Amino acid sequence: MDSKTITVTSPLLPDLEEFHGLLEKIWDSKWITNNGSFHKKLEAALAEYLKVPYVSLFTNGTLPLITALQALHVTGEVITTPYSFVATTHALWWNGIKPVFVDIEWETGCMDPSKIEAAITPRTTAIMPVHVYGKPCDTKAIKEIADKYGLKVIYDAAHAFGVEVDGESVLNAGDMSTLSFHATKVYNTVEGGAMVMHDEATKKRIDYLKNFGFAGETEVVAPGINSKMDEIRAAYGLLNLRQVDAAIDARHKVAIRYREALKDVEGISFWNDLPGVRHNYSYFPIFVDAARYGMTRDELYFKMEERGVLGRRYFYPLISTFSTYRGLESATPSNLPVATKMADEVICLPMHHALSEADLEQVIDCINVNR
Ligand code: T4K
Repeated sequence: MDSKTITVTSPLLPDLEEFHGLLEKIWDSKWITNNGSFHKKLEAALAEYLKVPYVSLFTNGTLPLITALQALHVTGEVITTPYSFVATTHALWWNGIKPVFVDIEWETGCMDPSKIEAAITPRTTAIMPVHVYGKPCDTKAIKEIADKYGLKVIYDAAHAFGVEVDGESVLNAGDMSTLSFHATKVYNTVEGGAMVMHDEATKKRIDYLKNFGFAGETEVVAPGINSKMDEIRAAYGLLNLRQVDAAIDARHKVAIRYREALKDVEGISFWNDLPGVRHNYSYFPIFVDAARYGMTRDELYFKMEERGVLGRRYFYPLISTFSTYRGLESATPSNLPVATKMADEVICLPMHHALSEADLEQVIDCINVNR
């Protein structure tokens, strides 16, 4: 079989002719950013698709995290997870907030609620969990703790586009949730992101904050930033929204194929779907138990690479090991045994809407030693 290079993901692209048609409209209107008509349309369409009350669009998935912390006046210490992309913790750092890492659950990769209370101090003001790989956190347990201690909750939902639990969007949990629409995500606007909030007053406040704090031509109500999505990306996003369900269905089929092919491979484990959850199949992590598989995670990773299969070790190394954070008391591996093990064993397999049967065979062939 001829092999080709298979990347961990590939962007969902709108039909070029249709996009061109929308570009012509933008050109004609000469309105290219600052809350234009495509921006307004995409906010409304996303709120409906995601089953959430309010959406505010952003230029990426990092700025809504930074802005949420500003809007909620979060200070002091925030409890978070080391098992994420660096943007999660960097958003705290950019606000002068000290991250306090707690461990994760092996069953989901998400923050372990049973570890939160012990990490709370008089300086704790919020919890920032991550629905990692789109797996929903235990939002009920986290809410109980937050309510008990009077803490805010901001979910980094960068991976959780369209994820629902018992028919309700996970984005409705917490005070605010943030999304990334980066090219590598299930739903993309090239670069882009959003914040989800519960009420109109908060939406208004966020819209001020992402536009320098302007509340009118001459009034500035807060020290805002510039993180507005432009009309070109909003138009692209409207087209991609039409095909995202089909893309999620295609990803689901990939997950089914991987699970079937890898279920009897000694030393390789992965997650199955959770009951009552609408998953988005944004990533397909497998975990390599070196003693049972007969090869370490890195040996398998580089063997795959040699054979043209470019998985990724998301999220290795743990954020808590980077130079900015490793001096924190909560960053020690002994405080984070599950996250440390997961980071050492994970490989995210290629997962996207356009993988062919031959691509999947090539990936499975690298891993399935029984074949
Ligand atoms: N919170 C969480 C939990 C996040 O995961 C992220 C971002 C954020 C917050 C922040 O959101 P943003 O500010 O980024 O919107 C990627 C993404 O850059 C990043 O958005 C994402 N998480 C992170 C998990 O992954 P890299 O360094 O792995 O991307 P890169 O360029 O190596 O691309 C991976 C593969 O995707 C390539 O091998 C091929 C394919 N690809 C990529 C691009 C950019 C394409 O086929 N076409 C493309 O245009 O970070």
